[in-house]
Amino acid sequence: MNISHIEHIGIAVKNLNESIKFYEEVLGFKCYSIEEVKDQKVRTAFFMVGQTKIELLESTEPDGPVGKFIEKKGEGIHHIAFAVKSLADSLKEAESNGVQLIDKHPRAGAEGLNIAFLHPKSTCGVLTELCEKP
Ligand code: CMX
Repeated sequence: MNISHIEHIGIAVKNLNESIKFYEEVLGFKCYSIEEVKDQKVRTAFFMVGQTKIELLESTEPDGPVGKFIEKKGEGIHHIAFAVKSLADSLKEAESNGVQLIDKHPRAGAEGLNIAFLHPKSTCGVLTELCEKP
């Protein structure tokens, strides 16, 4: 699949502002961006930790993917995202290896990236996102 690095780790939180406070005031990181992704029904906050990015996700609707996740499992790690060179090729490769695709085609995600999700039932229980810089 030609994965180059972990693009980010997504963490589902109930309250974005409270969680930003913890990440800034207790852990000492700086939130560099807050963005709403309307079609995913989330508000996100980003932090760089060394070379690794953390994305906090607050649901804007109870029936969104993060709202449903929190309802079922509570706050916690929601997904891992890998950077790939060609998202379309990686999706084809994943599908040919029997992986269930949530997104059959790349779509627009936060920070201007093209993204697609693989279903956790076929990725060892971890919701997996692939990201490509356009
Ligand atoms: N990690 C691991 N397993 C997960 C999961 C997650 N994040 N979310 C759901 N599941 C599991 C559930 O526990 C459930 O398992 P069981 O059948 O064993 O109980 C199963 O998947 C189905 O869960 P569900 O609550 O019925 O939810 P849906 O099938 O409606 O949706 C999923 C699950 C993963 C397909 C959906 O959340 C999705 O499409 N996610 C991709 C988009 C997304 O997560 N967007 C938010 C982030 C956007 C961003 O980063 O910008």
